[in-house]
Amino acid sequence: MREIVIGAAQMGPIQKADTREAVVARMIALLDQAAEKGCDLVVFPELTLTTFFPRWWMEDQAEVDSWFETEMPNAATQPLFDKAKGYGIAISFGYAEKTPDGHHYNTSILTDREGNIVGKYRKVHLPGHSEYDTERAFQHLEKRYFEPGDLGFPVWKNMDAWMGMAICNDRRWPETYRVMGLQGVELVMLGYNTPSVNSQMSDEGLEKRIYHSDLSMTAGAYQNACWVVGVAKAGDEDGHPLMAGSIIADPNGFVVARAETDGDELITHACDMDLCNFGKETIFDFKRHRRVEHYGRITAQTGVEYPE
Ligand code: CDT
Repeated sequence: MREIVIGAAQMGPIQKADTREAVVARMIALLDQAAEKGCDLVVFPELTLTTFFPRWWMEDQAEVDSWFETEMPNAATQPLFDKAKGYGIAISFGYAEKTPDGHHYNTSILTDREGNIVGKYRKVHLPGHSEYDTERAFQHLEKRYFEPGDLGFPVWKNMDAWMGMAICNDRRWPETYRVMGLQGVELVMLGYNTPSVNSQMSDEGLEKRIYHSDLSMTAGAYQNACWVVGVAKAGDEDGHPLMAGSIIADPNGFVVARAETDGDELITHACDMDLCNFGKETIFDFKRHRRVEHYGRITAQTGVEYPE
C-alpha cells in the first residue's frame, strides 16, 4: 500500500480587489485544516492567487502583467511555502506566470514535502478567444493573455508516486490523461475556473456543466487507471459565478470525495497509489493492448477531415 492522504482545497471566489496576501492567508487556513486531517499533499485551483482575470478585456499590457507572477515563490507566496514545509505537506497550485524573457503562461507547480518545486506544468488547451466577442454574455480571453504551454504533459516521481498536472480545460481532452498515462501516471492534479453559465448558451443548466466536468475526470481516471483530483475556484467573482464541484476520482472512475459548497472547502481522501496497479496491468496494460498503427490521426491532424 502506498497511501497518500490528499486534500483538494477548493477556493471560494476571489474578487478583483483582493490582494495576493489575503488569498494566501485563506490558502494557509485550508492548509491548517489539511494538517489536522493528516494530509500529505494539498491541491489548490487554477490561477489560485487572483480572480479569474481572463474574463476582463484589457488593452494595457502593464495592467495585464499585474495579474502575473515573475517568480515563484515570491514575497506574497513565501508564507505558504514556509507553512507547507513546516507541516511536511506537498502542495500544488496554479498561477499566471510571466517568464524572464516575457512569455505568459497559465501555470501550475508541484512541491515535495520540503517546499521545493519539483514540477511545473503550463496549460496546453487554452479555451476561449483572443479578441473582444460581442456575441458572448461575458468574455473568456485566455487565448489573448496566455501562450499555449511549452512543456508538454510531464510526469514526476514525488512521494513514491508518479504525478502529473493539468489545468481546467485540459481535463476535457482525453489526450491530456493518455500522454501522462503513457508515462505511468498514478495521480493527475488539476485546478479549474469554470463559469457556472455557458457564455454562448444561456439556458445550459449547472447540472449539465457539473456532469461534463465529472464525466471528463472520471473517464480520465478509469481509462488510465489513475487518481484524478479536480479542484475548483468557485462562487461569485464580481458578479460572475464559477462552478464548484471539486472531486477526487479513484482509478476505477468512482468519485470518492466531493465538495458540497461553493466556498473555501477542503475535501480529503486517503488515496492508495497501488490501487492503480490492477487496471494498469490488465485492461489498460497499454503495452499489450494499444494499436498505435491506427492512431496516426491523433497527432497528424487537428480538426475534422471528412473522408473523400
Ligand atoms: N479556465 C478554463 O479553462 N475554463 C474552461 C471554460 C471554457 S468556456 C470558454 C473550462 O473548460 O472549464
